[in-house]
Amino acid sequence: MSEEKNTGCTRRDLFDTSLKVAAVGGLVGLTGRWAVMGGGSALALAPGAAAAAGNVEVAPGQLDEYYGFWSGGQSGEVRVLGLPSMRELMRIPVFNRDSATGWGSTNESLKILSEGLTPESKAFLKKQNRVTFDHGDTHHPRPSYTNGSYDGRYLFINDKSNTRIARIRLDVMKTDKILEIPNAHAIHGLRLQRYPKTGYVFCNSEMRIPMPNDGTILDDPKKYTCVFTAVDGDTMKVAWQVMVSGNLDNNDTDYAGKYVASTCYNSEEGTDTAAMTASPTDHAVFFDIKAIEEAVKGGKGQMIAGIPVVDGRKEAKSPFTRYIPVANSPHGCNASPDGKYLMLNGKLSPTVTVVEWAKLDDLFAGKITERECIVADPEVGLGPLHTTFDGRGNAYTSVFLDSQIVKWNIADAIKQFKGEKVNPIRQKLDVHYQVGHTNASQAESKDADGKWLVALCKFSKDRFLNVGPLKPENDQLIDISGDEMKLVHDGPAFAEPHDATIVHRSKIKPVDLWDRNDPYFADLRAQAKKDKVELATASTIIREGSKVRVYMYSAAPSFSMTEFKVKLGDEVTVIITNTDDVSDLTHGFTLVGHNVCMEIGPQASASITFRADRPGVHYYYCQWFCHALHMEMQGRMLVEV
Ligand code: K7E
Ligand code: CUA
Repeated sequence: MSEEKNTGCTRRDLFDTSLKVAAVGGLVGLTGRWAVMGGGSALALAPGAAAAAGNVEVAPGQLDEYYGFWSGGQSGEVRVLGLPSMRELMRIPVFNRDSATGWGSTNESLKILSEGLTPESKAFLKKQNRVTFDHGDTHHPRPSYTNGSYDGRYLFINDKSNTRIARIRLDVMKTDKILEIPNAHAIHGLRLQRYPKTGYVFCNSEMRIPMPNDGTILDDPKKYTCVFTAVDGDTMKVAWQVMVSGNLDNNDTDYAGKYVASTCYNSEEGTDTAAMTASPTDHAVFFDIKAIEEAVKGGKGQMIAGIPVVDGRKEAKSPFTRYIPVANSPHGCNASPDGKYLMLNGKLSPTVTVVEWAKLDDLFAGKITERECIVADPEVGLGPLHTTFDGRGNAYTSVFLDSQIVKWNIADAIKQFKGEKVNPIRQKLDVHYQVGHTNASQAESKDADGKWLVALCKFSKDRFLNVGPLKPENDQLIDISGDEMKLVHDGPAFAEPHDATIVHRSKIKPVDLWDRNDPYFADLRAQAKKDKVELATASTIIREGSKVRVYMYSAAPSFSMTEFKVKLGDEVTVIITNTDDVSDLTHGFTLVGHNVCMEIGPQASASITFRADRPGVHYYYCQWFCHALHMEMQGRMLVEV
């Protein structure tokens, strides 16, 4: 690679990282790393590598081959990217509020944001003069499955900060259900049933709390419990919960619909860092779905907050769970796409523990021990967090402290575990810096195709122009189609996309226009029927005491009502139907000075309610540039005293 092709930046980073890692490496004997990398492979960075890899650039007008569903981390949203271009295509508001679309302000979104909350949260929020939480912390976006393949129906995601999960409809790319999980505290791990379909959404409560958490038990951590939750993804109702030992971290499911597993830290059940890491081992807990379903069906669950809960804690020695010991504080939990293995990523241990799903029948039957389910334990580097796959028998583990993606061969790791002299490590590639999740194209489904891999780095440090003390993350794109991994792109991202799922575009079929009969507008249709108005043709004001419903429609470039009059103090609901049936012709409704704004997609209806507490003339306008006369798309609300 010529000097010109390597930018100064690339070289500088490389040497920086190498020196740091070399210093640590001396302590822990990372000789394998140097043996594998040799002198040259780590230099295979962009842009030279990009040319070698080919097909990275998606020219203007061309479409990407993959959808990437990105968690928006602390922003509480989901982002849709195209791969390999890494262009951001859409942001889907979920747990956050959104100024562009009015998510969190429209009646439709407020219903979704509030109806699934627990009675305790509703009461709490009422005291705060709120109807919902304004903020979320998303980690794990997962598209729904049928028979182990993505089916394009839904995407589910967790909110750690307010113990919720959400469902996004992939036909319209909008959130349609949000559910708070009772008896839990901070939903972190989230994965979906793969077979026969989704099915269950499995949710990990990360923190241990008293059950019920009503103040009767306080500083008595021995009486705290963690629960593992199965939600029915179709009805978005909790199906059952299992009490477990330790703090649940990440989870994943098999490809047979029989088992689901979760990594746990803090088997010590302490409440501070020292106590949480005192023991050299923690565990992964494995759940027998059938056994739990049968117990719940047979009425053996204890009803807590209206949910059947079974006891799967270690000391209960129940038929529901088994605890496989792993090194202290494991993190990622990743099922291989061949349906055979589950990778438990060591985090504090430099290893990945491999469990074979097929052994679990015998484990639950008491025929073998927990340790006999482990078939490999390769040493990959310092701080293994998550593992992904290429569908060709290789695993790729993100290694946080070493800032590397480590490619290793699963079959060789199993041979090595049996005592054969083989090195499963294929390559170690430097990433920038401190990588968290990694995920490869289609790798969370049985259709893993081994083309692209993203390394979602927590730190970007000097990779981009400085934007102040808060730096973007760095989502790196790596070509894994050949024998060697090649870094081809740096992508800055805001507010921590912990995880992303990469889905082939053939699996997702979004629509261009809304269907007028969509369930999204069911409430509006019902209200319009009561008011005897036709949503798509109405220009009417319905008054019921001090409640006023203003029905209008929009057709570029005008609203069907260019003025309406209300009385000071009225509760006003504006209901607008966008009658344009042209792709991409979105209108908006923004009312100046009233905190009122909403998106109205083509053929959609949307509504927003506010109090007319300001006398005078207030203009409303369309905030989506829809037409040459878009600026003129406006009207006046007259508020009489
Ligand atoms: Cu590793 Cu929340 Cu999936 Cu972040 S978790 S990295
Ligand atoms: Cu309608 Cu701008």
